[in-house]
Amino acid sequence: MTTFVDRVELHVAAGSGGHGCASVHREKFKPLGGPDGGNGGRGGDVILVVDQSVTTLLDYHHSPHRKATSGKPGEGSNRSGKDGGDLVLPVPDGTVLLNKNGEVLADLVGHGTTYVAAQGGRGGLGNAALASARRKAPGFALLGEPGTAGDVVLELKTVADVALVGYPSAGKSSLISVLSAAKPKIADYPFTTLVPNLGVVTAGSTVYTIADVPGLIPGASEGRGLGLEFLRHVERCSVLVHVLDTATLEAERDPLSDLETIEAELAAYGGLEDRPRMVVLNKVDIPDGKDLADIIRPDLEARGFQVYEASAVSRVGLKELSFALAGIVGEARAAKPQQEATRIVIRPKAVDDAGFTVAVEEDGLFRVRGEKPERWVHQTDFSNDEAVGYLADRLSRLGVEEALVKAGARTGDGVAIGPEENAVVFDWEPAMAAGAEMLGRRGEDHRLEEPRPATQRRRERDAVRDDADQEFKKFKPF
Ligand SMILES: Nc1nc2c(ncn2[C@@H]2O[C@H](COP(=O)(O)OP(=O)(O)OP(=O)(O)O)[C@@H](O)[C@H]2O)c(=O)[nH]1
Ligand SMILES: [Mg+2]
Repeated sequence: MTTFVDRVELHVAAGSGGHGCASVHREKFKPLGGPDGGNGGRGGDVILVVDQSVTTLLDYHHSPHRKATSGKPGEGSNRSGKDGGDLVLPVPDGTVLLNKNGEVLADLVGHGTTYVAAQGGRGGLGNAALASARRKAPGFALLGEPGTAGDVVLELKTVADVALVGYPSAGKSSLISVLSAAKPKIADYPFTTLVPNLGVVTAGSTVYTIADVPGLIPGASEGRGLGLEFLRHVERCSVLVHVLDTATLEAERDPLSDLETIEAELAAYGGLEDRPRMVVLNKVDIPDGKDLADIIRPDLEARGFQVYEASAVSRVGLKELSFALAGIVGEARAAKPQQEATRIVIRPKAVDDAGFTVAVEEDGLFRVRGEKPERWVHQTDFSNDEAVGYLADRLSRLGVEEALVKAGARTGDGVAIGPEENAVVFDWEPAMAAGAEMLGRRGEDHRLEEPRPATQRRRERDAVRDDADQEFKKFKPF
């Protein structure tokens, strides 16, 4: 049995960036040929893309954990690691993305609309890319950054031009089956349709989509019957068509009160007031039905409805109905220009120049927050002293050291970089501030070079620039 799933919780994880490689080129008789460690590859993104050939979220219901591949580490001889592959997840047109708190993140409408649900981590720079005039032979490389991960809720709202609404067994599915090539289940018991059916209708030069919704009954908007679950699908349809059963055998029902009941449910659900409406009097192949249709038509027209008579069985009135729908759909489309496919990317906040904050917490811990410092911490291999020193240099150049001094930090105070749940905490060693002074020496290998005059060394040392950040711009920008 196929199930219709219109709400799933999806767990997505992007790939991590590959680590950079620290390697030194070796050749016969030339043991130290310079750094040649390549960069790590970028981690793959998890991308949701609207694909009109996909109609359910069933796949994600069965396997809700999706992960993109990670970048490969860089290698010696300047070989970059391979990028991780993006994981592209097709979703139906009209998929709404929410976070776990129910807040809408994005509304994916239109074939090709794209949403990056998780962003791959950047690859770490290899030691070749980290080398500079000041740091000829870095004995370390940067780690790849973790990709983002999280949970999103996908909710499907059918997107169709026309929605057929009405009591169970009014003949909504039957009408779809004769107006389009769709073959929905039809039967003479109520609630035959458990999930919306979608059909494509061609009338002259107009092509439009038509959806039925499971039968509505009084109280549907409060959850009676199947109504509430599926009224949500009606939200996305631009035209509402009341299918009224002119031949119902239920004593207390008649087409006019049916119409009023359904309108009351739509009003209680809310937000559908602006949809143009039309009435179809169905089952006029039955003589009593035709008689009743003739009697109530003036009343309906007086209420402002366009009224069409039809029979899904004898097929009378279908052509007029399909052209009338084409006309009203055309007007609705003209009033609301077609939405173009859009690419929606939720990026981390743009890097601002100040770049960080320092806060003193109750227990005396100094917490540093900022895109750059947090990223740099992730890139640091803490088992490598040189890498840690490089981090200290970067932090110092960004002004973190200075800000900590201003905030009152003293030797031995705890400093945390990052959010509470994922911070790197260390005892502050103000000597780190001297790291800037030592820049000229860290990473230098005197065997690689002739001694230079002191003035030149000083000039190189004073050239204040963040090599690694510049390298980053050259290397795989997002
Ligand atoms: N005589 C006659 N019977 C019809 C017509 N349209 C539908 N029926 C019958 O009415 C019954 C219900 O039809 P469906 O198309 O399943 O009705 P529905 O509105 O989709 O019902 P739910 O899915 O339960 O909401 C079936 O037995 C159909 O054969 C019609 O124009 N004339
Ligand atoms: Mg049906």
